[in-house]
Amino acid sequence: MNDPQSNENPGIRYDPEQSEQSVQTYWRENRTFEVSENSSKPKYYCLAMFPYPSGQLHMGHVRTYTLGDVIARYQRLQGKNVLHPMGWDAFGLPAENAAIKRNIPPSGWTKSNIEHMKKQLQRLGFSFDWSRELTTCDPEYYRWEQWFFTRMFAKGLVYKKAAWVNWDPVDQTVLANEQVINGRGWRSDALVERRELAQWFLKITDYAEELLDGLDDLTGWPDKIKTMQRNWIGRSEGVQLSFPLPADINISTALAADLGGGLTVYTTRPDTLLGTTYVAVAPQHPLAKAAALNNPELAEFLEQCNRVKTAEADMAKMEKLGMATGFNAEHPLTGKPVPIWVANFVLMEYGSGAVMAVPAHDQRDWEFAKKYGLDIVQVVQPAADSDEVCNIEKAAYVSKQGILLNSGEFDGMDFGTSFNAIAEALIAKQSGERQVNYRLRDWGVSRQRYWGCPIPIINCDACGAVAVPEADLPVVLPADVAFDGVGSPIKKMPEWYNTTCPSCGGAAVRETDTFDTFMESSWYYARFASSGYDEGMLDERAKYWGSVDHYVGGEEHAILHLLYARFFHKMMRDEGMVESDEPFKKLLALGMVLKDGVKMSKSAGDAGDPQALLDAYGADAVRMAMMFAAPPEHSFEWSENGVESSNRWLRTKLWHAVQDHLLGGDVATLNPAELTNDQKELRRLVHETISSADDDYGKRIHFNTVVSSVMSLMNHIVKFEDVTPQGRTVVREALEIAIIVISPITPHICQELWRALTGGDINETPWPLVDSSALKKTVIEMVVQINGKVRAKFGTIPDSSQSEIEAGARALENVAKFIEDKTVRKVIVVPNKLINFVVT
Ligand code: ANZ
Ligand code: ZN
Repeated sequence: MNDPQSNENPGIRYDPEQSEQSVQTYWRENRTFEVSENSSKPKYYCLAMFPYPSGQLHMGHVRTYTLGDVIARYQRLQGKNVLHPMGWDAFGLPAENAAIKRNIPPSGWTKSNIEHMKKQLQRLGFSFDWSRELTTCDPEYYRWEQWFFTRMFAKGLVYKKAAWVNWDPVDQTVLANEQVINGRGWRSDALVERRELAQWFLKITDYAEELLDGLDDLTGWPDKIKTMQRNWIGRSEGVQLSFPLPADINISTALAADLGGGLTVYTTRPDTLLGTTYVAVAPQHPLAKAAALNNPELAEFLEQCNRVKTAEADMAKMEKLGMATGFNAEHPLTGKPVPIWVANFVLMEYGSGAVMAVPAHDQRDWEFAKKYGLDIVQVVQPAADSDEVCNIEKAAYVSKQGILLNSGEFDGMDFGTSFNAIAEALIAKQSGERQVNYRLRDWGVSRQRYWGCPIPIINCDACGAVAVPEADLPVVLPADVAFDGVGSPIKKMPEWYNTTCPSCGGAAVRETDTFDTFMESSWYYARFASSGYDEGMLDERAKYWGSVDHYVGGEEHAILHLLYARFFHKMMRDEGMVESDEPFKKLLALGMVLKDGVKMSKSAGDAGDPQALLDAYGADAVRMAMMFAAPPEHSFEWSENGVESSNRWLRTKLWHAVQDHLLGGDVATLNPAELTNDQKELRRLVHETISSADDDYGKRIHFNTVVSSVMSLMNHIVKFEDVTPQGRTVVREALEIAIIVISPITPHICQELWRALTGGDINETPWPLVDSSALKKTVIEMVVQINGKVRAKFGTIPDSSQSEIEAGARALENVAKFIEDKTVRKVIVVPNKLINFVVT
C-alpha cells in the first residue's frame, strides 16, 4: 500500500508532534484558557475529578479529562465564560508505600509525579486554566481545611469518640469499610481485625435528611447514582423498644445503669413483635462482654468475631454464627422470658447493636434459629385472597402484605394497622418510641497515617481537646521524615507533637492522626473558584462560579466522594461561604476503561500509559480514538488500534481536504438562491451535522456520534468535485463547519486548519448556527405504483407539480413498459410521496 503522505506537498505535511507543540505554545502565550470573573458572558463551570498523582497517566485519566475537555471547549464555543481547572489530590497511602519501598519522602515522590503527569496532561492539550492549579498537600491548601474543621468543632459538628474500626495489621492503619474486601485489606490483603480507637467524627448524620431529600432536585444526575446514594443514606421508619432485663441478672451495676434496666432494639417490623423468640446482640455489645466474663468459650467467640470484619454487603452472604449468653430478657408485651444470643450478623454501629429476632419473618433470623434450634413462631400469614407463597418450614415469610395471627388483640390486622397499634401499645407502656433511622454513619475522619493533613487539635490533660487557634494555622506536616515502614513517623517525633495548650498554656500534645483524604476532595471544587485567596477559605468568587455545572468522573465515586462533597457544600453554605444547596448540578459518571477485563488504573504499570501513543500519533489522535470508542457511561475494552486509524483519518481526510481546497484560492460569497441541487444537498448535510452535534454535545453527551457524523460529512466533501465558484464556496463552508464541530475533540489540528482557512483563532469563534432553510431536502424520492404495486422509484424536487411528477414517472423504463399497451384510467399523486397509475 502506498503511503498517503508521499503525495503531500512537503510544506504542508501533517506533523502532529510539531503542530501540537506550536498550538500549545500559542495557547500558553495567549492565556487562552485563563478565565476571570469579569465577564459579560454567562458562567459555566466544568470540572473533571482531579487525579491522585500516582506517577503516570493511564487511559482512564485520558478518557475522563478528554470528556471534560470536550464539554469545556464546546461550552466555550457556545459563548460561555468557562472555568475548567485542574489540581492534584496529593495526600494518600500510595505515596507512603512508595516512600517505604524506595526510601524517599512522600513529598518528593508526590512532587516529581505531579511534574511528570502535568507534562502529560499538557501534552494532551486539555484546556485547563493552569493558573488555578492546586495541590492538596500544599499547606496553603490544607490550612483552610484545618481552619474549617476548627469552625465545625466550635459549632458542635465535630466530635471525638471511641469507635470500632477495621484495623489492617500489615499497613498499620484503620480502613474504611469499602477498603475491606472479603475481610482483607484492599492494599495489603491482610486479614483485617477489629479495634477500638479514639477517632474524630464529622456529624454528617445531622444532614442525613437534607442529603436524602436533595437528591430529588438533582435532575442532572443519573438515576443509578441517586439510587446508590439513597440506599447508602438508608432511611427507615421503625420503633425503638426495650426488652426489660430481670432484676437478678448477673451484670455489673454500672452496666445495669447503662442499660437502664432494659435491652434496647430497633425494628422496622414492630408488627412481628409477638413472633420474637430470641434477642440477638452484636459481639461488641456490652451485654455480650458482660456474659463473656464468666464464659471463656464465649470470650473466645467474641474475639474471633472481632478478628473478622466484613463490609455490610458481605454480611448477608456470610455464615451466621452465634452463641447463647445465658441471659434472658423479658418480652415487653407478654413478659415471657426471651433468650439473649450473640450473633455475628448484628452490627454494633447500627440502631442499638441489638435486634429482636423474628425467625418466622426474617431470613437471617430464620437461618440462625434453624442452626441453633431456636423457636420459630409465625405471626403473619398471607391474606385470604393472596397468592403469596408461605412455608415457614422452608423459609421466612418476609412479606408486608400479610395479616397477623398468634398476636392476641392484634390478630387480623394488616401491616400498617398492626405497626401503629403495636407502636402505640409500646408507647403507652413507656417501653418504646417511634424512630426514623439512617443507615448513614457519622464520618470518621481520623487516619493513623503520616501522609495526610494533620488534624488541628491539641490534647491537654487539663482542658481536653482544644482546637489550634486560627493564628497558629496551618499545622504543617513535617516533610523531612524517616520511614521505618511501621506506623506514622510523626507519632515518633516528640519535637513535633509536644507543644503547649492554647487554652491554659500547660504542656500538651498534638493530635498525630491525619485526615481521611476524602476531606481534601470535598471542597477543592470551591477552592478553584477562589484560587490564590490567602485571607480565607473561599471568597466572593466562589459565589460567582456557584455550583459546578458539569462534573465528570468515574462511577466508582458514586457514593462516598459525592456524598462527602455534598455534605461539605451544605456546611459551607451554612457558614455563608457558598449560596447554592448542591455542589454539582450535572454529573457524568463514566464507565471504566478496561485492559483484559481489568480496570486500567488497577492493571499493571506502563500498559495503560498513553505516552508511546502520544509520541507516535499525537494528542488529537489519542483523544479522538478515546471519544470514538464508546459512549461515556459504558465500560469498554481499550484497544490501541483506534489511535492509528484516527491519526490516518486526520491526516488523509481532514488535513488533506483543507490543503487541497486552499490550493484553489479564495472563494465567492454564498448565494443560496443560485445553488444547484448537489450544492444544496451538501449544505443540507453540513447543517444537519451542526444540529446533531448540538444534540450530542449539549444534551446526550455522546461524543462518539459526533466523530462519526463528521467522518461521514468529510466523505461527502472529499467526493464533491464541483469547482465552480458557488461549489467552492459551499465546500469552504462545509470544511469550516466540519472543523469547528470536531474541534472540541481534536483541538490542535482544528486550530491550525481554522487559521489556514479563515486567518482567525478558533477559540474566539462562535459556534455555527443551523441554517434551517438549508435543512430542506433538495431531492425527494417518489414511489411509482401501477395498480397499487411498486414498480419504480425516482427523485424529484420537493413540491413538484402533478404534471412534472407524471412526466418524470412515465419516462422511467420500468414504468413505460407496464403502461405501453394499457389504458391509463386514473393517476393519483400523493405530494412528495407517491404516484399511482390505475391501468386496465
Ligand atoms: C425485627 C424484624 C422482623 C426485623 C422482621 C426485620 C424483619 P433497616 O430496614 O435497614 O433499617 N436490625 C436492627 N438493628 C440491627 C443491627 N444493629 N444489625 C443488624 N440488623 C439490625 O433494618 C432494620 C431491621 O434490621 C430491623 O428490623 C432489625 O430486624 C434489623 F420480620 O427487627 B428487624
Ligand atoms: Zn490546657
